Amino acid sequence: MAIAEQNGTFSVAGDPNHPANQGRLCVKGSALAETLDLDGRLLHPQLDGQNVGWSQALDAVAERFSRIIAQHGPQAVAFYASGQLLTEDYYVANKLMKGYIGAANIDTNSRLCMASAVVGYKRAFGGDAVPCSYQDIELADLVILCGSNTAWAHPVAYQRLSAARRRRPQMKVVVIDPRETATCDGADLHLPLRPGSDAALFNGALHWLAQQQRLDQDFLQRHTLGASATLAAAASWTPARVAEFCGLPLNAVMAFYRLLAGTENWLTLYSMGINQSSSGADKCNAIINLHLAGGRIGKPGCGPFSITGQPNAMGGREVGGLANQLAAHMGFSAADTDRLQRFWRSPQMARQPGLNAVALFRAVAAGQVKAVWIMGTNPVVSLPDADVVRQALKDCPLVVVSDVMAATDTAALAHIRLPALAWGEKEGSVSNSERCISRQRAFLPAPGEAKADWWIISQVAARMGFADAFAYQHPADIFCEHAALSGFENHGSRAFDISGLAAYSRQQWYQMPPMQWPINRQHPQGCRRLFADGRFLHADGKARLLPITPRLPHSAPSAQYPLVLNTGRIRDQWHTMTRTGKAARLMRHISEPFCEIHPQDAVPLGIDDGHLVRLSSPHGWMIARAQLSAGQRRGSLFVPMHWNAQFTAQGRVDSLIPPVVDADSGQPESKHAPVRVSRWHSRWQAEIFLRHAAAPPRGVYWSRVTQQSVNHFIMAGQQQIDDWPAWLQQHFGLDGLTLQIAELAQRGFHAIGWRQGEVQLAFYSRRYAPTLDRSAILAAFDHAPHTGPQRLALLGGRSAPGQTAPGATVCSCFGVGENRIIAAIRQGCHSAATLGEQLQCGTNCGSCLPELKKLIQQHATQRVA
Ligand SMILES: Nc1nc2c(c(=O)[nH]1)N[C@H]1C(S)=C(S)[C@@H](COP(=O)(O)OP(=O)(O)OC[C@H]3O[C@@H](n4cnc5c(=O)[nH]c(N)nc54)[C@H](O)[C@@H]3O)O[C@H]1N2
Ligand SMILES: Nc1nc2c(c(=O)[nH]1)N[C@H]1C(S)=C(S)[C@@H](COP(=O)(O)OP(=O)(O)OC[C@H]3O[C@@H](n4cnc5c(=O)[nH]c(N)nc54)[C@H](O)[C@@H]3O)O[C@H]1N2
Ligand SMILES: [Mo]
Repeated sequence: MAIAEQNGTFSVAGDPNHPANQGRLCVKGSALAETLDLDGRLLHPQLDGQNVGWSQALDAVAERFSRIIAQHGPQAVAFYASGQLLTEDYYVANKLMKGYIGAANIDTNSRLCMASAVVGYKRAFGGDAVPCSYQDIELADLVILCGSNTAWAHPVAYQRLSAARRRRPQMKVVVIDPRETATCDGADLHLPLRPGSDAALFNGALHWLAQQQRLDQDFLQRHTLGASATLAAAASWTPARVAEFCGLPLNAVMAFYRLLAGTENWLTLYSMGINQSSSGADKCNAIINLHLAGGRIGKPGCGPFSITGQPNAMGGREVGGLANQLAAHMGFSAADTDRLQRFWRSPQMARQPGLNAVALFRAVAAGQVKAVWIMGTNPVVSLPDADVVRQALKDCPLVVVSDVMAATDTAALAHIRLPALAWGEKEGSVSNSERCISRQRAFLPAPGEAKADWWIISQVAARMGFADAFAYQHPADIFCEHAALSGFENHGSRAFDISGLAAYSRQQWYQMPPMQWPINRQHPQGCRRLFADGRFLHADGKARLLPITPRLPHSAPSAQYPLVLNTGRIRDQWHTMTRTGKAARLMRHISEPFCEIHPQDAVPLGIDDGHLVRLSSPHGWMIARAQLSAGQRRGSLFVPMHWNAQFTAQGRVDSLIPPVVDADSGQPESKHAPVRVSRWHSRWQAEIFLRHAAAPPRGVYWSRVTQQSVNHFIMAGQQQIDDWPAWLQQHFGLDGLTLQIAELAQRGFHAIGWRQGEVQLAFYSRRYAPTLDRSAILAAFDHAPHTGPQRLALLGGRSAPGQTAPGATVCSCFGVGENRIIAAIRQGCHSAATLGEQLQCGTNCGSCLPELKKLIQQHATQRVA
């Protein structure tokens, strides 16, 4: 929730009464207030590069779409939407495409996120229904975190887990992830398995527990089908074979299996390490099989719990936000399409599934799809084979983008840009991983001419001739229609039923408290846990176990591409950085794209910590800075997914990822791409800080580090520069500046540009990456140094004599730097709690706690009595 400050700004705090987060926020949430300014926002509709009024822009979208449909049919157009839209926005987009344009070509970025989880649930339960609640984290005896870096990606849930373990120390935590992550900190067991081999581990567990007679035969018999075939398929997965296949020590595998046998309530939280795989759906079912066979489902503290990432990925599932499903958990059966057509009074109903995300952009590339409207997602950065996606959009006759930001890698290619309202400015609802529907409330005025996504879509629909069906005046009108549809001819056959909310007045909608669906006559206040009675959603009420044959990732490493590229998130950035990239304090944790590599893989390649490296696959290449880490699995690399072309020269990792998808779910294998890595040899490396805006030079490596009021770039070049002042003048402009220069050994060059006693520019170049005290340099832009020694220190890139630099930020919530933390540890703070008392670090979102503990381990010296 937002709190208005006296000076007209806002701060952001958690809502202590919300059941999901109980008042806690992650660091990105706490820093939201810093991203709310209008810097970089798209504030006006733009048509072919010109600002225009709304009616002209909306007419253009409607006319151009209608023309292409008239000429080439409805299959020639597509929408690509987002789990970051609100449910009301999402519902309208789906209705327009599937019910009125009459094609199902609307897919979303959630395809890259939880499509495999949806298939897993549907196959097992007969419906896309997450059985669990966040509360189960507190009630479990064994929590299995599988393919999830919970500490960084779901810090609020992780804090609930940590707090629960403090209360119940007997609780066990197992982390299954090829690399050692912050989530492994404090876990009882970490299984660094071979990438993609999870299904074997779970098959093996099933088989071993069966042999130990630890399965719930009664539950299997009464509530499931498929157990014998599934157990037969698992029977060859002896612990020894699992250990070999997964690349794990046998005793580690056995330790996991014994924990399963010895604990009552198991909860498996799984995320992108499971879903983003060419066998993602099968991996989900391997997990669900184990929970069904163990009878660990529908009970407190139990269940296979897929945790979604996007604010409204679940809402998207509810409104049918995937090309292969219809609204309110309906599919493409004749009965479902007919029912939806009657409810919507639709003139032309889509009868076949449409193109999923990867196929959709392939179809754009092939010229089959000639118009695409992209809403709330940045596919030029986030889709696999991203260079092909970029080219496809360049060649596409009509690209419309609705976004909150003006300059995203995708918006740059749009013919028509539509300014959307952002978080804090718009009203609507979202659903989270535990089926909990929450209201999002506006507390800021609409900036410029920005409008709600639902309004934009409805206006286009009206101009395409569908005014009656899209005559919504308010998001609550849409919500009630959505709620009514969920109950329409449902009779318990579809899990998603919020018919209890269909008659809400606007006032009731405004005040809607968080509630978990189903919300209907049977569960008027919602429902915490599904399947408690053992009844599932298949027509016969029984769940299905599915025989699973473990498969390794689609493309194996080869002599040419010997390493496996794994990708994912870092603690302080959100996706393609369009908003979190604006917050200086979030950039201080990690400020450049990096490539984690095991030291033993790095040495033979001549790569050392801090070197720039070039990664390449058959699809593309990128540059990042090497980070040697023994926690990385041998043969694997890890690169963050976040960096885009606004923040670095060549760092979109998805340009390397092959467009390989799971055949059942269509979800891309974003976690596994065979690549090659080598040193990117530079002649020089540099950092520049500027008071004025500047574009980075072409032909060099660069990364933009967001700072509050200074432009800051890290750079490196392969061409030798002989005349640095001339180079600086050419690329950054030195007019009117007095230069203070230092020439160093090995062609090092430092310069401070002064004007009227103020620092305007600071530049440091060396043969290798210069070691600088960035905070001292930044401070000099606010308070120019006066004395000779101070100015000399600035020219050297150091803090003035007698001052210590704070070092890299560890706690972003309170801006606490590494050096201050180390100093406090040396003075006797030997626990995260005492550090928190002294410096506040780690006391808000807690996602830096693993790093704090590591620093304590490194720097706490035994005090001599
Ligand atoms: N800070 C931050 N938090 C976020 C987001 C963000 O952008 N930034 N995004 C949100 C979104 S949309 C999502 S979907 C979630 C994602 O949340 P997570 O899924 O937790 O995040 P990732 O880092 O993508 O991947 C998780 C882990 O999967 C591991 N992995 C890779 N291959 C395998 C494998 O074969 N088997 C197993 N078992 N593990 C494997 C990776 O090493 C990685 O540590 O995060 C959400 N939260
Ligand atoms: N290699 C690799 N690739 C991945 C992943 C991975 O782990 N590895 N993860 C995948 C996953 S799980 C996900 S979820 C995707 C995320 O990938 P994207 O969806 O592409 O990432 P975002 O940066 O969240 O893009 C959201 C866009 O919507 C804009 N926006 C924000 N709010 C609004 C709004 O209210 N309305 C509108 N119209 N626009 C808005 C933002 O400015 C931004 O441009 O990336 C996927 N890609
Ligand atoms: Mo996601």
